Parts: sequence; C-alpha cells; structure tokens
Amino acid sequence: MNYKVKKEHRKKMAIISSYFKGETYGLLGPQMAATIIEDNTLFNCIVVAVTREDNKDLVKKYLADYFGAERPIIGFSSLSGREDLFSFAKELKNDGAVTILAGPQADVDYLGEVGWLRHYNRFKGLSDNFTFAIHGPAEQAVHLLHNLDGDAWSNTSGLIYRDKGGDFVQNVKSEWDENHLKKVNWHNLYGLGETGFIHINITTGQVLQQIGCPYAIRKRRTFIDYPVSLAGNDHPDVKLFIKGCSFCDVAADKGFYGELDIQTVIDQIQGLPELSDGRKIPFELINENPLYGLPKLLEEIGDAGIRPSQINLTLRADWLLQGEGNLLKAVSLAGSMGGKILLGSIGFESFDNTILRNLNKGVTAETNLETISRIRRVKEKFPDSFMYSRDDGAIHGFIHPTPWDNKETSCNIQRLISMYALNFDILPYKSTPLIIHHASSLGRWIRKVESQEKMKFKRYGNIIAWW
Ligand code: B12
Ligand code: SF4
Repeated sequence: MNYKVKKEHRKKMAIISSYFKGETYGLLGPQMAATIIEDNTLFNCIVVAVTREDNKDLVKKYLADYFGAERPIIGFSSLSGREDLFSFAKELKNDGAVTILAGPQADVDYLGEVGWLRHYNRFKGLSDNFTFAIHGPAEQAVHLLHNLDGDAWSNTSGLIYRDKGGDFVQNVKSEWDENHLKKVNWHNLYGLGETGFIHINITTGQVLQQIGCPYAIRKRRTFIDYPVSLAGNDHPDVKLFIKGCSFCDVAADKGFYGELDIQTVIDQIQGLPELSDGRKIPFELINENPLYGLPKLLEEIGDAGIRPSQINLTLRADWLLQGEGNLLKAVSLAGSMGGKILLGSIGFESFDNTILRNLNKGVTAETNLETISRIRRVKEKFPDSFMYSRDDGAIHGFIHPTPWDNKETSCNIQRLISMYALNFDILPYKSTPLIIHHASSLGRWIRKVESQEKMKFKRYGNIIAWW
C-alpha cells in the first residue's frame, strides 16, 4: 500500500543515528528504513545524524520543534555503541517519547549480554532506555506504527519488549523481502543547523547487493589464545565453534542471506542522486565478495543508461586473489564508461599469522602481502580508472592493538611493514583497536577466559574492555 496522504494529515517520526562530524556519507540502513516507513504508513520519517560533538539539548529542542504537539516517535539505529546516545534515548523516553531500538544488533543490545542476571559486571542491555526494540527488516514496523496503542505488540514480527511482569518477549523476525530493498530516499538525512535540522547533501551513497557475508556461514572449530596479559600461567585452551571472523558483528547479526536480484541492485543505483554532470554519485557496493559479478553488473549499468562516477568495493584479500581476472575486466569496463573503481576497504586486519588465526580471518599474512603486490600491479595497468591507496580515500582494515600483541608479533609486523612499504599506501593513518561487541564470537571467548580465570573484564556499554 502506498500512503499518498496530504502532507498536513501525516504524522511524524524520526530516526536518530550516529555520525561523524563534517561527513557527507549516506546511512543506508536508517535511510532505507525511513523510506519504507514513509511509503507504507501515515508517518513522514526523517533521519537525524548526531555526532559526538553535537549538543544534546539542541537536538532535544529541534526534536520538540519538529514534533510540535505530537507524541514523539523516535527510532535509534546504527549507534556504533555510543553510550551518549543510549542515555539520550532514555532521557527522551522518560520525557514521554516512544523510543525504538532498531538496526543491526538491536536484539542482543536490547536483551543484554548472555548471563547478565547472574554476573553483575556484564552488559545489562538497553531495555530501560527504549520502549521496545525491533530487529530485522524495517517493514516489520508498519503494522505496529498503525496500532501503537492497540494490540499489535504481540503479533509484530521482530519485536522485543518487556511484558507487565518485566519478562522479555521476543517475536520471531521476518525474512528479508527484496520488494522493500529497491528504493532509498537519499534526501531524508538531517544534521544540526543554527536554528533547526538542516538537510545533509550526500556525496557518497551505498547500494545493497548482498545481505551479510558468505564467510559468516563457514563454521569452524578453532582455539583462541589467552590475552598476553595472562600469559605464563598454565591455561586450558579456549576452543570455540566460530562462524566468520571472530570479531565480526555482521557474522553474528546477519550471517548470510544471499545476493539480491540484479534488477533490485540496478533500481537502487538508478535512485542515487546525480552529480552536476549527470553521473551518479560515488557509491559503496555492499557485497563482501563483489568481484564475481562485477563485470556483469557494470554491463547492466551501461544497458540501463546509467553513468557511474565511482564504485567503492569492500572485500577480503583471498577473494581479491580469486577474482583478480574479474577485477581487471571491471576496471577496464568502468574506465570505458568514464567511471572508476576504488578498492575502498580490504580487510587485511593484520600481518601476523598468530593474530590472524585469533581473528579467525581465514587468511595468512602471505595472502595479504600477495594481494597487495597484485593491486599495485593493477594500478600500474590502469592508473586513471583504478584506485586503492590511502590517499585515494581507501581505509583498509588493520586491527591494532589486539590482546595477542607481544614482542614477537610486533617485530614481525614492523618488519613486514618496512619490507613491503605498507606505510606508503596501505596502512590507515590510524589503526582500529580490537573492539569486542558482547554478542560477537570474541565475546564468548572473553567470557570463557573470565570463568576459567575467575576474573572480570570491565564493560563499556555493549563493548567488553579486554585491555
Ligand atoms: C553499509 C555499511 C556502512 C555505511 C552505511 C552505514 C549505515 N548505518 O547504513 C557506512 C559506510 C556509512 C558505514 C559506516 C560505518 N560503519 Co558500517 N557497515 C556497513 C555494512 C557494510 C552494511 C550494512 C548495511 O547497509 N546493511 C543493509 C541494510 C539495509 O541493513 P540494516 O542496516 O540492518 O537496515 C535494515 C534493518 O536493520 C532496518 N533498520 C535499520 N534502521 C532502522 C530504524 C528503524 C526505526 C527501523 C524500524 C528499522 C531499521 O531497516 C533496514 C532495511 O530493512 C556493515 C557490514 C555488513 N556487511 O553488513 C557495516 C557495519 C554495520 N558498520 C559498522 C561500523 C563499525 C561502522 C563505522 C562505525 C566504521 C567506522 N569506524 O567509521 C561507521 C559509522 C557508521 C555511522 N553510524 O555513521 C559495523 C557496526 C558494528 C556495530 N555493532 O555498531 C558493521 C556491522 C561492520 C563490522 N563488521 O564491524 N557503514
Ligand atoms: S569481517 Fe568481513 S569477511 Fe569477516 S565475517 Fe565479517 S564481513 Fe565477512
């Protein structure tokens, strides 16, 4: 059903998301959810990008201006673990707003860390901060939004809430439906202006081609080392069944759903904003294994009369090696269409095999280094239509520090960094420390270490502090 109701008769909703100061990238998940809500309910829905630097009193004032006399209905999504936003949601809820936790990890973050009722140090979840949570596809919220005060709670798929007795109720979520994944309104993102919310003009979008990650379905029994801070004691191994990389939230949240139909992808690209010369703005292709189908996608883009400017890819090093031939084809095709391919992020994560094993990355340092030699060669072949380096805007995965860094791993990494001149083009200006979300495989690992050693690591919101 498409709700073409006069503007003045529509109700209002907002979705708050975490954002970085001064940025202009799109927020696919929240913006797509707002689009689905607007197209299928009586609600207009904006997405408000809130940075760490933003004054929350001002956000509150602008929200009050936006909602006027209406009861505020405020979704929160893609919060990047920000405790300031968790508290802000609670404040708004206490003021009378309906606050909804949604997006990736909404279920586990609302319910809290495994065993928190028995272990006082564990993350208690966000059920005090939010009226309820909804996990999975946005269209699940449609029925609920029409019946917020009615009896819709018990039969809304994906809904998680606490009943009158305080017990958790978790409804089974729906499957992804491609019909809702064709369209994004890229003009619904707002930031804070001097007197109210102001429109953010997006310069990089995202196009969803694959939900989750194929590597996330590979289940493997592996053992993970103790943190070096506990080395020296006689430890029993920590053996775990792990799907995907041990630190990865996608693996835990989405697993692998599969690839979308090529027409769904073309519809999304068709809907991207245009540059002044009529080409589509650069976009990140959300597909962890994109090379296999990339030449075909470019052909379809050409057949649809779309003029791309730049396609940013995120992928694993081993899948780059496997798909090198297709990368060459794709770069050549993109170049002939006046566009470019940017290897925006390759998940190298480390150049030490012990650390890579603990991350369950499934690649070795040798694979990572071979990949780097190959992409440098592609650049020599296609200097204009291929980009991969830090200066081109790429941010390749490099996780450091980790709990397993010792003299040996550090010397090894440093040696390879200088031998392969990784500082020249590959390494980011700042590495990312290992972040352990409580629901990731490493969350299970650290809880095992805690129970084996009878110790407790501190929690910062939904993150476990291993350091
Ligand atoms: C695309 C993407 C981005 C994009 C867009 C982000 C976005 N929020 O849309 C960009 C490039 C901007 C980005 C940036 C970052 N990202 Co990112 N990103 C992804 C990626 C590759 C795909 C996510 C995606 O678009 N899925 C498809 C959409 C359609 O699904 P979805 O988001 O779940 O949304 C659906 C539903 O959940 C629902 N929904 C969503 N919001 C709402 C709201 C309401 C009210 C309702 C009802 C429903 C609803 O509706 C949508 C459609 O059905 C994932 C990894 C992956 N392969 O999945 C990482 C991932 C989500 N990103 C991650 C991170 C860490 C980041 C950064 C913090 C990285 C950094 N240090 O800079 C930044 C900051 C993000 C921000 N908030 O500003 C982590 C999240 C970890 C976490 N637990 O928070 C992930 C899981 C990657 C990882 N393994 O670490 N990212
Ligand atoms: S880190 Fe990347 S490759 Fe590993 S499981 Fe997650 S999405 Fe897949």
